[in-house]
Amino acid sequence: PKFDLVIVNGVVVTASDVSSFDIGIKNGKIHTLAPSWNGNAIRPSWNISRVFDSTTYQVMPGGIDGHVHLCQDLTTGPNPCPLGLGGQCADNFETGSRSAVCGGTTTIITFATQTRAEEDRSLLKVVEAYNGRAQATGSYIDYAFHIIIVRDDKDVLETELPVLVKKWGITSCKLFMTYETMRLQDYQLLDVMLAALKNSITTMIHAENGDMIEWLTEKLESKGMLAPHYHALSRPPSVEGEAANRAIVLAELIENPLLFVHVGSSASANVIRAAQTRGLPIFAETCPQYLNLTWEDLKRFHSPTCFENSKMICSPPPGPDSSDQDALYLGLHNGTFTIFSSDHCPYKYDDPHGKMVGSFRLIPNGIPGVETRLPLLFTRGVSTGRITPQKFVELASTNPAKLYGLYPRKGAILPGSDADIVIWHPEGSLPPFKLTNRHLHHNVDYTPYEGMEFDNWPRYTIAHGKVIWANGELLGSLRDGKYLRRGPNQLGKGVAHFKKDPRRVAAWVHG
Ligand code: DUC
Ligand code: ZN
Ligand code: ZN
Ligand code: ZN
Repeated sequence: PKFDLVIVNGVVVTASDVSSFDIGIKNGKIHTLAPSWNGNAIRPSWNISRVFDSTTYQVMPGGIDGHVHLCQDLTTGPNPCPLGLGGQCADNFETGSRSAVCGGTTTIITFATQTRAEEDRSLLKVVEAYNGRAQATGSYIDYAFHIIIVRDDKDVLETELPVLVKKWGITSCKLFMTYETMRLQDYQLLDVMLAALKNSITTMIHAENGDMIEWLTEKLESKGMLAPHYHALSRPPSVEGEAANRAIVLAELIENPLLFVHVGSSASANVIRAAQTRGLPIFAETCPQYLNLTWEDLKRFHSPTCFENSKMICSPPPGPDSSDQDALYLGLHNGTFTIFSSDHCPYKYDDPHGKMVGSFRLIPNGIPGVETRLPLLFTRGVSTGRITPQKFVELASTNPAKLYGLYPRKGAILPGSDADIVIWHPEGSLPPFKLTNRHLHHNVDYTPYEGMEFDNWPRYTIAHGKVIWANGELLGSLRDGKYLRRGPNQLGKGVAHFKKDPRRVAAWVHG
């Protein structure tokens, strides 16, 4: 047949346009775009295997979630756990990619994580190990890796980063400014940033001041303030704001592009915005938890015997009330935020390490959300009119593709793009419903969004031209997803480096 699948009469929403056209798919790729059915450009007589009539449905590029933790179990070292924080990463590539599909996401970028253990010195070995974990189950959707770097071995950076880029297509690294087992000092941050820059690898930063957190945590503990919601008091906004500012100053020195992950406060967003205004190539991500949770949720369940509010613990924490949420929505609207990702970091509540054991310090810092990411932003952002449908696509699909070097293969509805598509219910046709964890497909025993009302949900998810989620049914296979090699950041290097300044460090330090 000329086409394997044709989607007709849909309202196609891209990062730039809302318009009606038909999409002809062949061999897993978008082949033809044509005026809608009535325009007769893609005709049934063209021997089409399958027609999908999506009258009044919104048709969008499939979601790209640039921040997902899967299989992040550290199997070595004295504290054998992800992020050195206790708890067992609850999702692998099977359950994590399954959950993604059911929430309209067709690409995930997960983390391959170096540790300080000697056997993890080699970044290449770390990536091979994580890819082995992916291959052990397979994946419903395409996946890629960021590399987390927790040491600055110069020989490794020099010899292995080019191989990571050329062989594996890994073009982003994440660096931590907190967590004793992961953080880099300023000197080391400069080392790794410069090495990343030389290889056109985008630096992702976890910006929290580790010393402030440790000092505040000890103070809280000494006063017996151990309950889960004190986690938020151990991380006031200046913890994030200071670290963001310091990372920007370090990056500016060598003119290295940065992507701030999981920005949770207006303090940090403002610092980032100011740097962007100076023309620096600074990008930022925010996540559903910061738009939908507050400290009230951390306190919500609390009683002396119940620690269910440990379900809400993530780092950085959400803000105290909705004022930070308003600031973050503004940042989505005005371009401070480049991407919107889940930071799906799954731990079971019913895990010996998952509950509060003595102090908030011991609760793993992460919450699940790969499946609820798009529906939450749709319900609370698009349906309310806070952001446009085009902005939604830009933040959740197109910009992640550009930032992480996957565009226009991903994140676009263009001839030649992978036929990765999400189709929503026609507006108003799905009665609003309250979410419960039973609806979800992750391997986590709770959702922080339990009981929240949703007014839409992906009705169909299509990946490589195959319908893999339809009307609440998972139709895909674990063999559908492939490893993705990526190119460099396509969002530009900013304009600040055009400044003529005789003291410009980047002019001499790069050689
Ligand atoms: N950083 C993340 O990216 N995810 C969860 C916890 C953390 O510190
Ligand atoms: Zn982080
Ligand atoms: Zn409680
Ligand atoms: Zn994360």
